[in-house]
Amino acid sequence: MMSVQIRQLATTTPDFEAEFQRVLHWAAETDHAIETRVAEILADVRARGDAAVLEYTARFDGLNAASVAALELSPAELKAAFEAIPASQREALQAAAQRVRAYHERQLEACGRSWSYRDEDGTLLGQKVTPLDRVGIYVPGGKAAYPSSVLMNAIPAHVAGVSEIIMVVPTPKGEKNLLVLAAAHVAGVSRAFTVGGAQAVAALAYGTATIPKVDKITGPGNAYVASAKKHVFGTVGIDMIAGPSEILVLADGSTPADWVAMDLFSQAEHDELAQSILLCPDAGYIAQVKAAIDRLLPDMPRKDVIRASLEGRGALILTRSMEEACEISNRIAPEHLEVSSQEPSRWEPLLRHAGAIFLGAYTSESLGDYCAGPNHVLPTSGTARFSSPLGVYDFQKRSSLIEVSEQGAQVLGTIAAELAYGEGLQAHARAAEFRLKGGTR
Ligand code: HSO
Ligand code: ZN
Repeated sequence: MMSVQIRQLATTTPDFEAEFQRVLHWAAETDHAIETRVAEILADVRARGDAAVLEYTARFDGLNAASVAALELSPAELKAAFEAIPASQREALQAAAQRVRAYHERQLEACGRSWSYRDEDGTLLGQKVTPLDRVGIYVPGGKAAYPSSVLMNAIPAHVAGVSEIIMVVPTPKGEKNLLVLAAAHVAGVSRAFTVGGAQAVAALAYGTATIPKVDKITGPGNAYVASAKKHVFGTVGIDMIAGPSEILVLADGSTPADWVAMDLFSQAEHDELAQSILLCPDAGYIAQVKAAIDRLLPDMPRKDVIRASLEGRGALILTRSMEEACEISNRIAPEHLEVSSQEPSRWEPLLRHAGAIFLGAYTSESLGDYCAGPNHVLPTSGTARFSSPLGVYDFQKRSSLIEVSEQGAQVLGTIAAELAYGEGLQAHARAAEFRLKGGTR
């Protein structure tokens, strides 16, 4: 088998910046044909509801049903799927769900609770946190049908207190993925429909006679789903538009090279467009990882996808130091960042932008994908510079609370009236002044 032609860079070479820009570059063009098609589907589902959903499901998924109601999976069917899978899978699903739930319950305690205080005039100020009423979870079918993603989307919603979680999953030709249905049962999904694509997003955003309108749609999907989510944003909330998976390993050379090679494969196997990068100050170690890549690849069932990803978007980057490796990692702002080092706590404070940071040789990113506890829905394509993992907070909203005391109304009324007159807004000023003991000006 031919050795893997993965890009090798060194920060000391004069053309490093130009090469690095090529590594960073993302093909972010919008496909206008897809945009147009999706806009038509959305408008059609909005206008014709169930009838349009049925037609598109028959056309795109080869799934013919008499009604949208017939496309619903009952709770009994989800439970039956759970009971039909092997005991080892059942136990693994439950163990993963339990850890993901425990983590998100901590998140709720740490940042998901209401708070208030009273100022010196006895005025109450605060923030009231409430769950969304109803959310939709999109679960992709086909090659990216991940039961783990069902857990990662539904559990934080459940922990946040969302009362209705509606799952949609494309089910081409009616062939159901039992593990996905079992995960829906374990994660506490309320209703599930075998509908996918832009038509499913439209049904959730606008509601049909059978599929209820939700307040927010989360979950990954193909280009049509991503485009549909962008279109309906504003009518409903959305989580994020996820790009292909990425892993960046920052290594000091102390982790067995095979472990690091396999971690690079683990995200490369998701998608030809996934990105795996190694940053390391030790040239000898980079050569060992490269040798491990060439030796281990032929045994991987998804070797073609892995090779395409590594050769298309991968990179092995030699740095002057671990400090410099941390700086470059911050510029990339990867979705997943492994600090494969003997002293991870030395480097962690230098790392500012990453969706999830995995510390130490034993923390394989794949453990985080399934069961460590934190969410695996993470910001991709450099968006970790300004956004965060999916969490309980994505299924909540905040309302400000204000209760002004009689005393407080005197102080605030004067300030507000002054500013309101300045803005030329008489009614605002008078509303504040009516509550002043001394009356209006
Ligand atoms: N690494 C993916 C999630 C996933 N991996 C699901 C395996 N199954 C995106 O973070
Ligand atoms: Zn993964």
